[in-house]
Amino acid sequence: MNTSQMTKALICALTLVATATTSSADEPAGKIRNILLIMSDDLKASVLPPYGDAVCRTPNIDSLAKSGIVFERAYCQGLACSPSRPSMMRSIYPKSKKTAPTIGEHLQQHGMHTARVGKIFHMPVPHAQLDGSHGKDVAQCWTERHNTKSAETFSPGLYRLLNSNIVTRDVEGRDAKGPNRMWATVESDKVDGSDQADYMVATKAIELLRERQEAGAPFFLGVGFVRPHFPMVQPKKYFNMYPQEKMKIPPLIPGDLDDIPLAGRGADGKGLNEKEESRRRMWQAYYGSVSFMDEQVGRVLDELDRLALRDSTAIVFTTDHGYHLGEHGFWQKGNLHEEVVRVPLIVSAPGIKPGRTSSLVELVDLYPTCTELLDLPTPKDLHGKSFVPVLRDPKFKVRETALSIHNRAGGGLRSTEWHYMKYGENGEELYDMVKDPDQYTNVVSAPKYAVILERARTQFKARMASAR
Ligand SMILES: [Ca+2]
Repeated sequence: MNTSQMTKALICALTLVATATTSSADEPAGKIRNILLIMSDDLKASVLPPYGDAVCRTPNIDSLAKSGIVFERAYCQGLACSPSRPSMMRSIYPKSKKTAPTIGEHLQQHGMHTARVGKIFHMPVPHAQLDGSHGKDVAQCWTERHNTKSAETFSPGLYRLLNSNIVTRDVEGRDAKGPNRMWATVESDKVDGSDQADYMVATKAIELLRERQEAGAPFFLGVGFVRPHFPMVQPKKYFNMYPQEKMKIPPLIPGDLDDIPLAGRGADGKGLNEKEESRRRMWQAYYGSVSFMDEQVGRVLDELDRLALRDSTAIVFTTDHGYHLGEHGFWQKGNLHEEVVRVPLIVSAPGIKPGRTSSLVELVDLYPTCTELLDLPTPKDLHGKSFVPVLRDPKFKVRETALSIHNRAGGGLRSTEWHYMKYGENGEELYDMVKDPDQYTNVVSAPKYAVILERARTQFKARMASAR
């Protein structure tokens, strides 16, 4: 170290001491002043190692999970980005006639600075990234908001359209916004991924954290990543981590769909189910996308640590809904099955002991949970319930059931032991989640389950009525 380096190091150390002294003089140790909300997009819980996956590599999410509470039974209320995200941000169920101030508006009223970078409310992907636009963001939610602009499907590299046999390095003619856009993957050339939306979002989040630390006032920062939402674009090395020939894909069982009402079925993959190699490549690309997103999560969390903000910040990591990657031959989202409605949720906060919980919670519960953690009032008439008691005691239960609302008609109700779905007049499903966690046998007509079915119907009706 030369003299100038030593001087810089000394100034840096003194600044950190000064900052620590200021905040501890103002607030008791461990007081939560800030919220860092990190959202992924279309992330199925089951691919994360903290949720049992043995293939995917997510060292940063794993370490966040070790420092916080992992919710094994967290459920989304909307089955796609657009209903789920605003529902979470207002703590109001999708399709409800009620409304509420967004969490950002509410926190601003209590003197907090609120900032967003990337996708927190709905943004169509890749459209909004291609033109750097706001999508269906709610401006009033934020003191400041930032979008990124990137080439997405048009990123230089090897493009594959997995439901056709198109493989090319040509950029022109790729399907970014068309009907086959969800089957596009790109092994992008830029080695560090710095040309990709999620990398740019993390870079901006780092900048915002530095500004917030400097400002010294409480903040809510929403960091919205878009991966693993399609198109799955990430540097080639993330594909190489998961050789396609080694990918284990869900079985396609003859007759599996016979007991699922038409209204309850997911998208069939437009030819993908007949292409085994393509299905393995979807898993390869999805895992790669998750690892790339994880790396960006790590960059943001490292900065939070470096700025010594961890002791005053509650970190929430989640997504808008899960995803089908060929289970029952279904792809993507928009249906009520477990793969779609279950979401990863990790909360790491000062004063909260690390652990796991199997208590049922809903994404609408995040808003009142954040206000309680911040020791601020919660607006009246939110649909959500604070799950702070679960953070303090993982065995505590705030809900008996979790509700999800179907985009068209009806909805689903998850309890610890069963999962019930009703599509208006167009059918029902009931699964024994203890014996049949992968939902292969709809027992709605089985006499043995008649009592459970009646109870489920009653509970569902009551919950739907209170979700209006
Ligand atoms: Ca989504």
